[in-house]
Amino acid sequence: MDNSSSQPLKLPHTLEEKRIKALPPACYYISDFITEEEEKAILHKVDTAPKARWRQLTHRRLQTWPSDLVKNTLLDARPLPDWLEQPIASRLLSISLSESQPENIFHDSPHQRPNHVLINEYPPHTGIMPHKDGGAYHPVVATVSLGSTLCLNIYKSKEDGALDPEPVWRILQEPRSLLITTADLYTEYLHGIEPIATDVGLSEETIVNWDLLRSSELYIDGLNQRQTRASLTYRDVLKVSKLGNKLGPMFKRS
Ligand SMILES: O=C(O)CCC(=O)C(=O)O
Repeated sequence: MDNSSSQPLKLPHTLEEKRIKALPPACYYISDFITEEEEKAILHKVDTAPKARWRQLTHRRLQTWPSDLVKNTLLDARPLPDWLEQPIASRLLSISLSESQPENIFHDSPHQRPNHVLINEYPPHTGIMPHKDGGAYHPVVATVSLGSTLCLNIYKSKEDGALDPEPVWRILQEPRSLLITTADLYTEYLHGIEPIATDVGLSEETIVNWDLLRSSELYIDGLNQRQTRASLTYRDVLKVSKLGNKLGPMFKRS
């Protein structure tokens, strides 16, 4: 539970105001990126999507919009559905990088906007193994969290290539927040979520975005009891097949 109210959103004028200063440039965290009503409406769309939209993995299920990638290529070049465009994508594209850079975060991506969204669902005790997102995407990931807070861990490989199991940084993601990771954090580091029910050891010293949280007082005992969280990750897939939409219904999902 958090203590947010239905106050109108106060979005920052620039991402720079919400830069996570302890991380390599540049990562941003906006605690109130969507309203509670918007969160509810999007969760409703996620929950009522046709069954065929869900892919069940061993511990987690996910949806891909507009479709899965085949050999790192987006075959279905249809635009994102309206409920993934409004309000999230349009709001994301409306915020400037800084006072001196009026461009948005996707200005130098091939399609100058996200064309792909992954929706991951994490009931308590569910996580995602440390990984890199790989070469299919432009190195900008915009993640909106719904339903619950949890901790995203950032890892580095050791000199011998093995993963150092101790995270280098920990980022707390509150419901309705936006986290943007770019550049080195995307290409040099791995990210993962521990499969636990309670995030522990949360404090100003251990959480890099503590000063940007909406409600850090909720975690003053160092604990976060997870509820089910859904995340929407917006990315620009580099390769989009021109053939895709001519291949017919075989590749289409409602
Ligand atoms: O749910 C998240 O915040 C992370 C998702 C993720 O790691 C991914 O989609 O590659």
